[in-house]
Formats: sequence, structure tokens, C-alpha cells
Amino acid sequence: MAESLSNFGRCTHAIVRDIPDSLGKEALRTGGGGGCCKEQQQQEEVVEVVVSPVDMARARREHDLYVAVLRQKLGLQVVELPADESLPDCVFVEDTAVVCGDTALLTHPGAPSRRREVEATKKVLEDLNFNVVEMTDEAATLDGGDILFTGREFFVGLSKRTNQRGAEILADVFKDYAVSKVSVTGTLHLKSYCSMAGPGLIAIGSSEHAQKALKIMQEMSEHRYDKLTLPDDEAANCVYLYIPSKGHVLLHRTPEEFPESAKVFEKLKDHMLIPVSNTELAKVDGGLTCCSILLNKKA
Ligand code: M3B
Repeated sequence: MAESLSNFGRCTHAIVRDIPDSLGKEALRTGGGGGCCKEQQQQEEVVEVVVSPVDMARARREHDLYVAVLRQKLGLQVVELPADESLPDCVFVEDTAVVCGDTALLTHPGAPSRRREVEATKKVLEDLNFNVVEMTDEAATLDGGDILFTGREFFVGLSKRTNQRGAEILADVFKDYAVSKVSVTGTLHLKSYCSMAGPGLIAIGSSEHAQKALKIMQEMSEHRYDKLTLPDDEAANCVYLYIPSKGHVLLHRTPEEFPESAKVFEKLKDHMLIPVSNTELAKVDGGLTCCSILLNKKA
């Protein structure tokens, strides 16, 4: 059944995962170096390849704060999975499942090195009694970072990580919703430059790539969305939640990281704004949405 729009952003539980030591050297990155695959190095127009090392202690402090916001500040039941050293990207749980209502589609991540990340997510979702569907077609690939659910429909980014077959399977599983495909250019995932900032409100970056994607989404949709344009693409990846006791809540990148974008967020008067810094995981292409799977479990 289609979720009611008034439920958009409601959530009771979150799945997060600890950062393994292996992230620093082995996590995949598009910015060159480390785990960057050949295919990416050839396709990506890397103008300048500067590999900044991840400060692991700082990465963990930032991640702990993110988890504390979800657990203490917002009162969610947070399931914290242990890190797996053999899965350097495992902190980015968003990519392992797409959950809408009580159905959870486990993904088949585009990067082979990330496929086993799904196992731990599967276990949690089964324990929480979600209707869990697996993507068994080996030819299908899909990363949760390419899925934008607006409350009314899905947009699926076709990227280096998500393919047509993956998008078809998602459309099959979430039959109540329209599913439209958007090509992702210039970055890793669709949500590398957009996300939902509220019901009917799309946060979007200012780059040409981001604006092009927005235009395609608007053209394909039967709905009208409001937009929140952020000067920085990275800042357009924010986490919206609706918490009955607090109202509209938005986790967004800090003024220290993105001063101009923070000013735009600060104009949102109906939201409880929570700045969260993510300087370290950003070096391996991680944003705020990447680090959790948000669930709404009805009593
Ligand atoms: C990032 C995975 C990085 C792997 C998330 C969405 C956009 C800015 N090294 N995964 N889901 N990307 O984030």
C-alpha cells in the first residue's frame, strides 16, 4: 500500500554501522587514489587529483555525533552494527537497502567489493519484521544513494553503480509508486547533489550536473515540488525527518564546512535545524544520508 504523504519523513528506528579501520586506505573514492577503480579513473574528468587522508579519529567523532543526534536528540531506536574490516565502505549503510513503508528491498551494490555489506542489513530488517525482498538478478545493480524517494514517487539515478535492471526491479517491488530514471553525471550517486529537505521540498545543488538532474526530474514528474537550492552540491545531501514531538527536523552540513549553503538552510523557519559535520567521510564520497537507513515501524 502506498504510504500516506503525511507520513513523509516519519521514523522510529535507524540502522547505522561503525567505521572500520580499513576505511581510510581502502574505501572506494572517486577523487582518485585509494580504491578508485580503473573504470572510474578513465571516465571521470578528474581535473586535479588530490587525495586527502582520512583522519580516522575525527571521522569517528563526527560519526558518533551523527548517531547521538539520531538516538539522544531525536529519540530514535538506533541499531548500531559493528564494523567489518573486510568491508571498508560498510559505514555507508544507505546503499544496502531501500525501505518504504514496511517493505525493504535489499540492494545488489554496483561495486563488487561492497556486495557483502548487505548481509548485516538483511538480518536487522528481518529481525524488525520488514517484508524483505532480495535483488537476486546478478545483472542488476543498485546503490541506495541513487534512490530519491519524495513521498510521492521514486527517482532512480542511473550511475556507475545503478543500472536499468536495478531500476526495473525497484519499480516492480514498489508498485504503488511511479519510478523515473535520471542519468547521474559528474558525481557518484544521485544523492551526491540532492535529497529531500521536507515534504515536497527537494534540496538541490547549484552545479550544472545537479541542475540538469533537477530539470529532468521536474519534467518527468506529475507533481510540483518546491526546491531549496544550495550553492554547494555536497550540502544538498541532508537528512529530513518528521518527529511528532519536534516537527520538521533537518540534519545539514555545518557553516564551517559550507558557509554559503548553511545560510540557505538557516532561512528555513519551520525546521528544527541540526548542523552535523562530515568532513572526513566526505573524502571517500560519503554524505549525511549515506550513514543511516531510516525506518518507520508502526506500533
Ligand atoms: C556513498 C558511498 C561512498 C563509498 C552514499 C549518496 C550521496 C553524498 N566510498 N554512498 N549513499 N552516497 O552521498
